[in-house]
Amino acid sequence: MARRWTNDLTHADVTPKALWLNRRQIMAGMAGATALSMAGRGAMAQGLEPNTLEQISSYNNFYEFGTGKEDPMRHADAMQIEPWSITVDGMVDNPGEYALADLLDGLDIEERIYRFRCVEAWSMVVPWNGVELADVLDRVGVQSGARFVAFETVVQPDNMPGVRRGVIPFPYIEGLRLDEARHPLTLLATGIYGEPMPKQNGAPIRLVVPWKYGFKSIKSIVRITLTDTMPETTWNNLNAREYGFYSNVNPEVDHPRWSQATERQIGGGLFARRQDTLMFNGYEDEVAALYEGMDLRENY
Ligand SMILES: Nc1nc2c(c(=O)[nH]1)N[C@H]1C(S)=C(S)[C@@H](COP(=O)(O)O)O[C@H]1N2
Ligand SMILES: [Mo]
Repeated sequence: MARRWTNDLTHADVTPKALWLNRRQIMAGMAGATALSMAGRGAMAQGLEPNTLEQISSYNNFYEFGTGKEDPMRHADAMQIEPWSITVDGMVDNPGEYALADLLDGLDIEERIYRFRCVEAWSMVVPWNGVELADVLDRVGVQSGARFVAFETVVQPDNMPGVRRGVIPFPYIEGLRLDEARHPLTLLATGIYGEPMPKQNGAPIRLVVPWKYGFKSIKSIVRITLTDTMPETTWNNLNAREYGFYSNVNPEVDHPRWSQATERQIGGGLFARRQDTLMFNGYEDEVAALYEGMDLRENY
């Protein structure tokens, strides 16, 4: 099936798990076509430093385990992820509580190397493994009146110090418009670097929406609800002026307390120059049509 998007990042944009390859080696090892596509918007063409698995799994936001970037790495091991089921409800033909394996049965786990941009103005390049959310939605049968998808994260107070302390209200909840949810870039990710998702990154399954700020990419999902009304979301509930429902990456719309024009790539080093943030995080060609005619300042 022809895809409506191009994956412009390759393995050359991330660091192989065990090995640090320098740029010369990476460029020498690349196929010509790949090298060409990199010349435009590829991460290396922007001078990004690639990310290691260690960077991706040791600098996290997962408030269920605390608000510090290293809290998830320290505490997430206690989260119980087996067995795991996801309740699918609302406007679907086949509602129910699905064992994770049943929900994914027969679907291709693909690798997608995406830019990941947190609203706090840091970013990484991450090689996800996952399925298109659209394929899972097809499986459960979305009814014609549905317009939004809502998601909910597991709550395990005994295993989650941030939940016990109530650092923010839980469960963490998020949502997408149905056309955003169905976009081929939108993933349900089950792994990184070909390995099962580290718990601190949202095991066993989390959302990845690469053109939106990271907080939309909700972790450790236990409920998916199809609805005809715009769902509440955690950060919008906490501070509606600072965090909108859409939260598309946009260098021209600043956060009320800081600029969104540039970002710091994790692993870039202490003296690395901040890099320019790209419209829709570099996925403008793929997703701009979703927002045609919308005022992106009003719909932040
Ligand atoms: N359940 C849950 N999901 C969450 C968060 C969270 O605190 N709880 N943090 C979000 C934020 S702010 C970001 S930037 C990303 C971080 O994902 P990563 O830790 O895999 O980089 O997860 C998002 N998903
Ligand atoms: Mo974030």
